[in-house]
Order: sequence, then C-alpha cells, then structure tokens
Amino acid sequence: MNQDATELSATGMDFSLSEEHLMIKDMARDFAKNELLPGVIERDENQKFPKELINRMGELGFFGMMADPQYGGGGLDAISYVLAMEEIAKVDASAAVMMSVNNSLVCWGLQEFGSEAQKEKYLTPLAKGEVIGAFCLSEPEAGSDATSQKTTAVDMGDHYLLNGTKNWITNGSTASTYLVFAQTDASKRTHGINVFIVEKNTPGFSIGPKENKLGIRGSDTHSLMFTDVRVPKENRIGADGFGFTFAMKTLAGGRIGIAAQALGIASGAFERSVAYAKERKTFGKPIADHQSIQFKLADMNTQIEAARLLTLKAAWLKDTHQDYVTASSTAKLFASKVAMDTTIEAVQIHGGYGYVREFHVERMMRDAKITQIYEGTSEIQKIVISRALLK
Ligand code: COS
Repeated sequence: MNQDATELSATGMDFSLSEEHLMIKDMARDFAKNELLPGVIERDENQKFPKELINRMGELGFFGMMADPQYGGGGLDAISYVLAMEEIAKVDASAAVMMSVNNSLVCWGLQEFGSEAQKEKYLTPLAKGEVIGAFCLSEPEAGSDATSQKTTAVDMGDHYLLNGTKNWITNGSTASTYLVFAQTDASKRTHGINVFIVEKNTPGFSIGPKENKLGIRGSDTHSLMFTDVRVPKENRIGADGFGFTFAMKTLAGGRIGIAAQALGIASGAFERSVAYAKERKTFGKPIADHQSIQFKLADMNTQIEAARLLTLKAAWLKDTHQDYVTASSTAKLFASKVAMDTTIEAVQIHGGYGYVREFHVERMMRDAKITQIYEGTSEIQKIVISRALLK
C-alpha cells in the first residue's frame, strides 16, 4: 500500500481494491470478452441463451458468488459480485440479469432464511450453477404494489395448494427452482404472504410463452401458471407470514446487483464510444478531436464514476453488516439513469452506425431501459429513499 493509501485508510476511507477483487474483475472481463462477446448479437436477435454457456458460467462460479462454500458457493463478498457483474454486463446484460437473479435473490434468500434441509437440497445445486433459480413475485396486477398478491396458497395440513399467475419472471423457463410468493391470508396484508420453493416439474405448474422484449432479449422472461400445485409444507421459507419481509430483504440486495448491471451497460457503451471516437473521422480529424464529443465523453465518465462509487458503497455496507437498504435503492436509481443517459449518448456518438446491430450500442440502449423498471421501478426507489429520509 502506498503512503497516500495508508493515510486514507487510517481515516476510514480506502478506495483501493484488494488483489483478490482485481483477480475476480479480470477473470470476469476475460470471460465476457472471450466467451460472451462472440454470439451476443445473435442471442439478442434470436432470444436464446445456449445451455452450454449457462453451464460454463456455472462452472466458473458466476451463479453462486456470495453463497457459503459449505453449500457450493464462492464465499465472496458483495464487492466482488459487483465487480464481476459490471464486467459481464459491459458485454452481455442478459447474462448479467440471469446471474443477478440467481445470486442475489435466490441463493442469498435461501442462504439467509432457508432451513438446513432447504439449503442442502436447493441452495447447493443453485450455488454451484448446476441449476438456475427464479424469483416469482410480480403478477399481472402486482408489480410495484407487491402486497397485492392474488396468487393464493391454502394450508392443507401437510402441504399448501397454490393457485395463480406470475408475470415477467426472469429465467422463467431456464430455471429449475422457483421461489414463489403467495397469499395465505389476505386479511393480514403483508403478514399474510408466504414464499415457497416450487420445483419445475410439479404437476399443475406450467410456463407461458416467452415474452418478446425490447431489451435483455438473451434472457428468457415468462409468465407462470399455478393450478392446484401441491407444495410440501417443508418448502415454505421461514415462519408463517414471512414472505413479504423475505421479498423486501432480498430485493434490497438484488438492487445492488441491478445497479451493477446498469453500471456495466453504461461503462460498456462508454468504452465503445471512446474507441469509436478515436477511429471515426469527420471534417478531416477523429471525432474525438471535436469538443462536442469530448464534452459528451467527459459527462459520461463523470456519471459512470459516480454510479460506480454509489454501487460499491452499497456493496461495502452490505459486506460490513450495516444498513444498506437506502444505499441500494440510491445506487439503483442513479446507476439505471446513468445507463439510460449514457447509452443514448453512445448511440449519438456512433451516429448512423450506432443505429445498427453490429456496433452493439443500440442493444445496450435497449438493455438499459429495464434497469429503471425491474426489482423496483425508479419511482419505487424514490419511495424507499424518501421514506428513510423523512422517518
Ligand atoms: N426489509 C425488511 N422489511 C421491510 C423492508 C425491508 N427492506 N421494507 C419494508 N419492510 C416491511 C415494513 O417494515 C412493513 O412491515 P410491517 O407490516 O410489519 O409494518 C412491511 O414490510 C410493509 O411495508 P410498507 O408498509 O412500507 O409496504 P407498502 O405496501 O407501502 O410498500 C414498497 C412498500 C413500495 C417499498 C414495496 O411494496 C416495494 O418495494 N415494492 C416494489 C416491489 C418490487 O421491487 N417489485 C418488482 C418485482 S421483482 S422484479
């Protein structure tokens, strides 16, 4: 550590990454460049993510980064996860969302709140990346207003009977293990919601057609239907009525993942813009020599740097067991806007080339939009932040 860094850490501030963090970042960058970049345009075009590539991400440990090694996870901190997410999302935001759901919503939720038997049976294959998970909260009439769950779970003694429909489920058909939220007692509002582990081939569980989306087209999004689906009682996570708290707690961490995804989309578009600005010539010189382009790049970089700091701060708060709820909403709110603004500018810098598939930035612009919508819209993040400020 150099002297400046020593002085900074003595005051409690240290922005340097450890060697392990840098190794993880490099590993994710190499994987993204060598294995995700080829084929990313086709995956977007065809809305297909090959099983072999999912398996490869699993083998490399990208699906259970923060889970305990005892259950097959990488045992890494949230900072490592953010660094890897940024590098993956720079190249393929669809791969990043699959990773985000499995790591922060499914694995983290099971690890924190699952029973020992649930961890052994379900967390272990999920953390090893042998199977993929899905987080099934949203419904046709319950997205932002997550309390208004219409899916019901009736207590039948040794099992629950699930009925209802879930919407916009990431990994909808790729997943094998689904965390499904349902009302067990609507009169209790948030305290009448439970979350259940549902296996893919359970009778009565069916998967709707794939959504034809604007962006993150490589990842599969489906509605899911449940008709008299029997779920063993031991598959309920936590005490009766714990489901809504489970959703809020997992989403607080999930939002750090989505902030990192947004950051990656923005920094990917930025890196492409810098490279293009140096190559492309107009009026007899590279467009990087025009001040209008220089100022755009300076603004993009400033925004990205701020988004990165907010995202890493939220991860650091989580790693150091401090309250990160407001910080994760702040990071997601800001980073998702940066992703949108930066990718729009990246297309502008690329001009006509930015408007065609081969130059990647139009896909990034389409991918960016969802980061302002899922795991809590920007408006929901403002509710979370302002409530904390005013309480
Ligand atoms: N951790 C633990 N508990 C939390 C919490 C958190 N981060 N946030 C809220 N809660 C608890 C509250 O303390 C409250 O508990 P009590 O009922 O015991 O008082 C309960 O959850 C309900 O909270 P609240 O009254 O604030 O509920 P609202 O219906 O007003 O909704 C928001 C709160 C808007 C924050 C919540 O519905 C939300 O996050 N919605 C967005 C959901 C979302 O992200 N959807 C996308 C689907 S996943 S792609």
